[in-house]
Amino acid sequence: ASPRLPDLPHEVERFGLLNKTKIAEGGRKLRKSWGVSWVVLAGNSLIFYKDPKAPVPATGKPGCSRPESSVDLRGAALDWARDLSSRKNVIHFRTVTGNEFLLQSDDEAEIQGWYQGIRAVIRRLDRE
Ligand code: I3S
Repeated sequence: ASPRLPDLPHEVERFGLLNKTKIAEGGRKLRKSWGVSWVVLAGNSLIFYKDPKAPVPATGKPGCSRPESSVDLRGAALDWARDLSSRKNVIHFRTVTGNEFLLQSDDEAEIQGWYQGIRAVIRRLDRE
């Protein structure tokens, strides 16, 4: 069973290190700036932490910091970022508020897992 964290309101479904860049804010295009984030998929949200020095994989909770940001997946659109990056294994999603992100891993199985996991959450929210 997935762990429950005291400071996260929902069950953690997935967590790990991913390359991340925000490419739009409120529908306005941003300059790409790739960085490494510790990403947690929990409840209706993706939660981003700065790349922690000592992540605690058993719980999904990073060793130190508070979340850097989080994203509400309700109504979000998800696809593969075929034309948005020269990198391989890139997920693209857009929130209802017009924020767009790319998530990338060199590990194809890893990014497939994230794609399926995020898609499942979006579909569950669509049915609610
Ligand atoms: O979509 P773009 O503009 O080709 O994305 C690349 C640029 O953002 C580049 O930054 P500068 O234009 O500031 O040098 C990044 O370094 C690249 O990583 C971006 O492309 P990829 O294909 O890695 O997403």
